[in-house]
Amino acid sequence: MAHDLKLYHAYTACSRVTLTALEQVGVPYADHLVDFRVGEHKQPAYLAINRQGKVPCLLVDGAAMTENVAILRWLHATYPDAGLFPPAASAWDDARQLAALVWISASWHPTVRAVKAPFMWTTGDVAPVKEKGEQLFRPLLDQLDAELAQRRWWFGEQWSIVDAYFWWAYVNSEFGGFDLGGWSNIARHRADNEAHPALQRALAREAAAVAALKEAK
Ligand SMILES: N[C@@H](CCC(=O)N[C@@H](CS)C(=O)NCC(=O)O)C(=O)O
Repeated sequence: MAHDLKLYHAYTACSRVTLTALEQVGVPYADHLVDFRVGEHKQPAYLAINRQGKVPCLLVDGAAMTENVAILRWLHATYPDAGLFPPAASAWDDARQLAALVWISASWHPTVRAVKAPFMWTTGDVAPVKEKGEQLFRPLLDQLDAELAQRRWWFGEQWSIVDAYFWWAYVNSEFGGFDLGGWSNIARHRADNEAHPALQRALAREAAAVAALKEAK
């Protein structure tokens, strides 16, 4: 059954991962760039769509699905041949895929926020929040860099949407001024991701939405 899909996303936000997943799936979808700069995500019109006031939000036949993890698993269940995840031979493999997503979403994303947008974690001085975020970040990158010395992608030889999620996390830390220079396997993983067609199409789609928004203003 074909679904009517519309993604609400924002510039550089974690909705890039969902955008990449939709591009990998390859079905038609509409999109709306939520303008964070003017606080559109906290205005009544958007809150009526997603009361959490966050992106991503995917409308599926008019019903809203939020949370990257849920959206990505729904897309995978609905389009199993799209290659969003490697085939899971057992319930164990399936749970491991979920664990990777949940770890990035629940554990790593808040750390990215401390590095990139520390003002969201404090009403006071942002410097200690950023410093703590960077302290938490370094050992994570050490560990992931060592793992990427053993395998090309998160799950082995096959790209998955977890790689795009992981890419989003470290690239966003760089937007926050974090220097990614010391991790050569992460640099290689980054270059491989940035050459991946679905990620390239997602970034082009996001850039087109940004250009259209500027044009409209
Ligand atoms: N756990 C959520 C996190 C969503 C989230 O925090 N999105 C950010 C952009 S990366 C957002 O909308 N921030 C706006 C805000 O929190 O006000 C998910 O993975 O979908």
